Amino acid sequence: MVTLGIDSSTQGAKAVVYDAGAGKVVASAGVNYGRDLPEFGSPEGFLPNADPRVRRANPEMWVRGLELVLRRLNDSGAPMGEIAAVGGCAQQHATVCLGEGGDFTRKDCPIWMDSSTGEEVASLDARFGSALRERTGSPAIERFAAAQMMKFSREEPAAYARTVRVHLLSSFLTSLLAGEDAPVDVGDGAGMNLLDLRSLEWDAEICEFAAPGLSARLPRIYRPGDEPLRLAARFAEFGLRPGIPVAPFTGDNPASLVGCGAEKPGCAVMSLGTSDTFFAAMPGFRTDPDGFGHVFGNPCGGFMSLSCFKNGSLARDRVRRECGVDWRFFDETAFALTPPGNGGKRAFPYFETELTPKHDATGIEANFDWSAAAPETKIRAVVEGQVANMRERTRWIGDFNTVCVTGGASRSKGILSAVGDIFGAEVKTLDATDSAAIGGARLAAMAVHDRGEAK
Ligand code: XUL
Repeated sequence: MVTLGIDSSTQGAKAVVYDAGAGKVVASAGVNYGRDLPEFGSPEGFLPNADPRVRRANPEMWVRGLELVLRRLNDSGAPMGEIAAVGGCAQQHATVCLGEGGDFTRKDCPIWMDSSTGEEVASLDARFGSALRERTGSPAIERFAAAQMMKFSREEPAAYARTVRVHLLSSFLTSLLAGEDAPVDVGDGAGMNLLDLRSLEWDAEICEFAAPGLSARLPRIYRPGDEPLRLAARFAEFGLRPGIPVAPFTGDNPASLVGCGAEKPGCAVMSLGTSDTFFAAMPGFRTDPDGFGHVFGNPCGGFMSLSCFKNGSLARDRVRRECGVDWRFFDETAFALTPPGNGGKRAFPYFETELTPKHDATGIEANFDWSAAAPETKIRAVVEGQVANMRERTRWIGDFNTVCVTGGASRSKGILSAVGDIFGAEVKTLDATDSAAIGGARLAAMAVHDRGEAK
């Protein structure tokens, strides 16, 4: 059986046809918004704005991106007629506001990179304090829907009044595929500051405070095991069979959890990129007592954590350049020349303001004389410093038997050994390219399997 997984991400859309039995992608296609849809003037997936806090995109671009990626997949000769179900995901937190006739009442939608809602976050904080985190899994966050809808309803009251439905991008895309108003998946819905994560219902009090009448404008909630939707007839145009199950789209991070095969607790995923991300499934609802980590829903049931460390590969690269060594030295030689633990020497680079833990100053913190140290000592100190910070900041989630390391830096033997030593877990490397789209395809396969519809 093959299923289709679609990932509508910040810079483009990707579609994979996945054979869940064989665990492999049999066909794929991609669209880049900047290159393929230049008429939307969004080379990086959002509209340029003089204020760096404002990050918005025209929702029409996402609709066109979805259609184009399906057309390309069909044109590439992918076995569209054999696809048994559709699933997918989208960048998290983007909200899409619709009027009575399905028109966009907010022309440009804020995306996850938007941080223009500082005032709204302050009012949510003042009203709910730590209760917001205890109820919704995250403290008030700029990019989340509560702050974004508060801003919209205050700044454009007439447009908000005309809005009958507030979707996340994930539920909006599911609605297009199903040709009907789709529910918000619990995984992505948890990233709104609006969902009570204990009852899995919208929190009426927070919704009303964020924007008057918001609860009535939110879709219903889709929980693991609920009945999937069905593909609308118009998608026959792309060679797909109308009526096949559509598993509601989730957020890209929950989808990646599933795409990496880490949907069961005990296995964590560490994605080492420009910034480093750490996520893991959690059996029950739990929040970070320090308030840095987020809790999203796990589309396979239960919850997942997500922590973002802004100083990732760029910081490692800067230290490497400062040491005047190549990647081979950074990834291997430095670790052959120094002992695990580095004789207690640790360093932490904050070249960008850091989120976990919150750190507004920039520079490097070291518990030894940084300028006089040998390159190998500095390198181990930084790598072990970063990994130890990740361990400390994710302790609230629990223990892990396995840590799957993905992303460019997973090639580094030194980093992998530091992860094994510090987490006391088995370390595996994983190719996570397309993990979000594959997660969508796996969720589609599970929806078919759960209903005994597999051929
Ligand atoms: C998570 C977040 C990003 C986006 C990227 O909270 O904002 O990871 O989901 O698409």
